[in-house]
Amino acid sequence: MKKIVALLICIISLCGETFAAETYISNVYGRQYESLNGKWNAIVDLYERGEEMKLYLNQTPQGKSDFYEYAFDGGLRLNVPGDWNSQSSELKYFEGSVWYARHFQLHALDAKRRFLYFAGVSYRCNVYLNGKKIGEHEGSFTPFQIEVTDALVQGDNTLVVEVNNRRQKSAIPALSFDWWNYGGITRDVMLVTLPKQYISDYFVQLDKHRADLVHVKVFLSEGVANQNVCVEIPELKRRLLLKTDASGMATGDLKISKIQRWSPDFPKLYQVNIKTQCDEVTEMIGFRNVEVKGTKVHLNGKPVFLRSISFHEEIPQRMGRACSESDAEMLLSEARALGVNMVRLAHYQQNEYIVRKAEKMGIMLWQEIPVWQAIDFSNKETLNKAKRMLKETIRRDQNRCADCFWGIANETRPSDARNAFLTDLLQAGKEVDTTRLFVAAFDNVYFKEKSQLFEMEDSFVNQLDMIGVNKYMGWYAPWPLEPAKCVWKVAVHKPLLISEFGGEALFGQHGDDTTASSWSEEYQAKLYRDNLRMFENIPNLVGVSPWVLFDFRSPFRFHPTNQDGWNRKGLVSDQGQRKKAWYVMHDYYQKNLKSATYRVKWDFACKATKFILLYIFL
Ligand code: GCB
Repeated sequence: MKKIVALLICIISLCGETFAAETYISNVYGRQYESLNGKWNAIVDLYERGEEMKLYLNQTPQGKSDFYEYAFDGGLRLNVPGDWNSQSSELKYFEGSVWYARHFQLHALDAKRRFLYFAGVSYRCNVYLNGKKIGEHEGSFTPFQIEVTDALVQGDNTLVVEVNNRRQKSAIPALSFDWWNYGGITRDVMLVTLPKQYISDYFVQLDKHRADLVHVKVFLSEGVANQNVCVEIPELKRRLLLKTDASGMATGDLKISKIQRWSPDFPKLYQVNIKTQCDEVTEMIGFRNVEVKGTKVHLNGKPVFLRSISFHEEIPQRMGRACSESDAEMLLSEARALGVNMVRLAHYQQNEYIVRKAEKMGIMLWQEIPVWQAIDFSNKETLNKAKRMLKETIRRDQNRCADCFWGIANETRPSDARNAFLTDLLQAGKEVDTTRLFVAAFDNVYFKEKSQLFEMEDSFVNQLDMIGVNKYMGWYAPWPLEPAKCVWKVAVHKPLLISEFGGEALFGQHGDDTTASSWSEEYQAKLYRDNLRMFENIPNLVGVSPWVLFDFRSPFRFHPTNQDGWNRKGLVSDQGQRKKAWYVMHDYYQKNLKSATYRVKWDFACKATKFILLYIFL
């Protein structure tokens, strides 16, 4: 019996190995690569017969009696990167399989290693190269790579990807979520060329609490000991020489006294070069400390108020996924115009263009994985997916100092299964990153008649560094008291961010500011003023993040004239017009900014006075 179990374990682990070989490429955009973006041929496979019909072989008839009941040439063409829903009206609501195919040329086979890199495919996919399955991936929003060194041929290579976005109970997100279920190869695809032994991963970040200590970890693709690794920051004239251990990892610390730390006011990045005997990679990296002290969040040793906003990875005017650098520019510049120092990237890991651009602009980020409301908490497989997604997120962005908060869940309700799931997930996150704050957003804060206070009962929150609360007073919940009299007693020993609040309004629609069903800009603006008043009564408040910057597409917003398939909680309409509530929020952030500036000047004046007095009296 024991032998059979052992054999089974062996077989299972071997099967798992087939496609899950642990290859990783950190900072892929800083490597030598060929873009495989562009027009791909596509076949819509409504009944999911493609595998049985061997579409992955992408064959054309050879002999006289030969024929195939499919052809990629001469049919649908889809842009990669891009969702299919916005590229054809027939695909607007499509959920199922689409097969993508393209050719690419490899001029010469050489001693280099090659990898196919997919920055994001929504939701699951099977990848075939030259007729053979080479990999698969599940999860729309994290990258994956497949080594193809031995599968490539000189000359023409055929790449076929089956993409499926059918919603499933065990998936993350699961069956229902408040955004469009965009399907497709929605992010960049590239063929990356690397040396035989390459730098696969590295972590170069400031210690969580110290301003003068940079922790360095470098991983090679091979487990070889005694390899020289050099990490240098030329502008700071610092260099660290390391040797790998038997696993191919090198670790060390750089003590630097003069680092200018990254912040929204001064988004300083340094060039960091990492070299080995065989490989070299360069990246711009920033350094900052983010930590919790009591009920405050400190950035670089000082309390910071989080002036945040959320947006989906969607360009409303185009009704499609954001996928390029210029899309990132559009989303983030509108966020910046509101006066933010932070963006909550809702509700999933958004593309690297957005993250890197935010970092350059000095915008802190809350990034989260799509554990949204009711997923299958009692399913082990779902838990493993969530853990993998969190690890893939952290791995992609671990050197982005803009990333200050890892969000592990949104609006989950307490139960034994949910508590166990989130506890495990949090643990998995902390195993890979100890330098950021782990957070989650909750919607279970209620007004209690007995105490006349807003309270929350959820023991899981004690495990987090900071909590987010989504509360829709004046929209989903009526006001129990005047806003000025609403007082909160929620997670009192922790920093609390209002991670969502708001209500819907159709741009250009005017009406009574006391009637929700007017869907008017006036109602929305008043709701904002009322909520901002209430927030003054949250003693542990460290910031606010309205829901949401832009109107966004949602399949369950059924009102035909006011919504028509759009969630209208945007401060900005789908056509880019600012609603009245935008100005309320903008003023609020301006005032906060001014008082923060006065506080800095006041602190400086106090310090200077102390210094002068000491000088006079000593
Ligand atoms: C929420 C969710 C968000 C929704 C929003 C709404 O609480 O976190 O994803 O879009 O409410 O508009 O209902």
